[in-house]
Amino acid sequence: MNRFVDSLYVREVAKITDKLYQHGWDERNGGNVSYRLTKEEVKPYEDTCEVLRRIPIACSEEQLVGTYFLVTGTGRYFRNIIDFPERDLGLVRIAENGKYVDLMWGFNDGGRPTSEFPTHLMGHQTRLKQNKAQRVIMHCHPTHLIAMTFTQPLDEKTFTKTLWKMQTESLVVFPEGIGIIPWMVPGTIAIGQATAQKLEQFSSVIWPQHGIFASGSSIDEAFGLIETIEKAAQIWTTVQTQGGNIKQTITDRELNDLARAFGVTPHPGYLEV
Ligand code: 2HA
Ligand code: ZN
Repeated sequence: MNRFVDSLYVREVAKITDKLYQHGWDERNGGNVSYRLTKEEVKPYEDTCEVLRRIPIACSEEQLVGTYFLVTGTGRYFRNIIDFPERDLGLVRIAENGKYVDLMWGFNDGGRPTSEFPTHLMGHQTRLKQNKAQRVIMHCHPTHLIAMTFTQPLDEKTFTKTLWKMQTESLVVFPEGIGIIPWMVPGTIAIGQATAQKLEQFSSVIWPQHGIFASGSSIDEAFGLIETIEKAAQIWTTVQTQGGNIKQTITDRELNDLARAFGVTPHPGYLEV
């Protein structure tokens, strides 16, 4: 892979992982990103089609065989990726039997994809069924959102409506709401399945006391979704520190007006009509 390190894709991931770190949402080795690339996008960099290594993975989706993913490495620190992209990122292609990935570029010190890669692949596959443009899965640990999972009921409708009412932008950015799974051990097939099931309806899923798992058709879209959700959680937190005595808020009727004006469909049954 000739000059892939200079590609737009590597630059995008290096920049966004740095941003995520700067926000304080990816301490230590927290967080992971995967970015689906097409054969055509990879082609200009393919001097030889040499596979550097074959890496076993716990599980992948059959439909994704042959697909390329630029993915963050297991154990790698987001704050380092911008300086060491060729070490901390890898470009992999899902191998024929789905039990391996072929490393095409990166992980040059022997690294492997994130431990959440099977969960990412299940997520990509599920979102691709909703939207063919789906290409990014992003997981991180947004502080205010995680804090809310200690104090708020983990009920999707209630949680979503709280965040919708914290700022006008929320409903427009995540009209379908936010999915929530129970607390689960990360890096397992079980959390991957539970998350993928939620991604059938929602573009983001809260992992209580852990973080968020979000999807999008671009790095900007996935990041923008997380940013908007976290901003709403931050406003909620600020409202609580001001005493929590809400004197006025956005009503359900106003949210319906907003949805009509922006041409989005709120999650059915969440708003009073
Ligand atoms: O990759 O954030 O959930 C480290 C994590 C696991
Ligand atoms: Zn995590």
